[in-house]
Amino acid sequence: MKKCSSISIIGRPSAGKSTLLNTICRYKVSITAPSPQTTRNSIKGIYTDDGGRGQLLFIDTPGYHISDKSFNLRLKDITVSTIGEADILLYVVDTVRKPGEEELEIAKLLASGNQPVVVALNKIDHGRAHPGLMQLALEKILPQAHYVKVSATKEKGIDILKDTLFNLSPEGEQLYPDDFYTDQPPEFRIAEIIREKAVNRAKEELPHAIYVEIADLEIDEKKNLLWIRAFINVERESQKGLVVGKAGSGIKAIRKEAQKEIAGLFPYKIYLDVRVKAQGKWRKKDQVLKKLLY
Ligand SMILES: Nc1nc2c(ncn2[C@@H]2O[C@H](COP(=O)(O)OP(=O)(O)OP(=O)(O)O)[C@@H](O)[C@H]2O)c(=O)[nH]1
Ligand SMILES: [Mg+2]
Repeated sequence: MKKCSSISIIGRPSAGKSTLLNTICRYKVSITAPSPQTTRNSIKGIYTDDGGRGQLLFIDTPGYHISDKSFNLRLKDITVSTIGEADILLYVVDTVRKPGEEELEIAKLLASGNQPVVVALNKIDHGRAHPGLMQLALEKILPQAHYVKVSATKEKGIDILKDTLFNLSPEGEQLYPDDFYTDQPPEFRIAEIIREKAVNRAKEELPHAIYVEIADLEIDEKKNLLWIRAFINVERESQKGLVVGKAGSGIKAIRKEAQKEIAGLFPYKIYLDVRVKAQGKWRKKDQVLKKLLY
């Protein structure tokens, strides 16, 4: 009998949750960046085993962060609500950090659920990683958890992690065809790719101020062309220049990189038109937040 399970990926901002998901799924399902709070929705990534063991359905979540800001509280809500739906909880920990309050708070949250917990001790490729120290601290709260040392970027420990997850998975039929690796709608994927390029070029507070809106999508069948018009929204007029760059160099680079990556997703030539717009304090606007997060 095949196995199939849903797995919630939880962890602090920048622990490497999305990177790990992409490495496991072998496709870029979820965007990544060095700045924290890159993932803002729950994102499904699907891994179908080559060896016929079955399917693992992962839900990537926004980084769990202790804060009272409304934006953070919403991200936290999304994370917490995925926990109840999962068969297995996958806790991704950045072992370059010292075990702190946040790591332990998340461990307590996971210990309160009745699902099996797998802890991925990530970033072991890093010179200052100390997975043993992290494991000792977490074992006090999660003594029953399965601990696996991994590097999401250098692809270390990934097979052991998959074995561990399949061992814990319930029996069940595959829910998606073999070649599916995500269920995200095209418009969302396009917006996320553009956001990734913008966020990775941005500095300091700016990544949090960015969100991308797809204003128009058209297909010209004759020319086999998908035409996309998108806006990169920032909060203040003064931030527009930071995205646009000197003589438009920033926005040109974003457009070029995003266009290339989007072209890999669809059987069309892509024409991408991206503009930058200041639209006020979007993080406080409930409507925008809803559109963005749910
Ligand atoms: N050295 C090293 N860096 C890693 C590893 N995994 C992830 N990173 C880096 O850590 C940073 C954050 O990675 P993400 O995958 O975006 O982290 P995340 O947990 O999804 O973050 P949020 O979505 O913001 O909560 C990026 O710069 C990654 O390249 C790893 O195994 N080793
Ligand atoms: Mg992420």
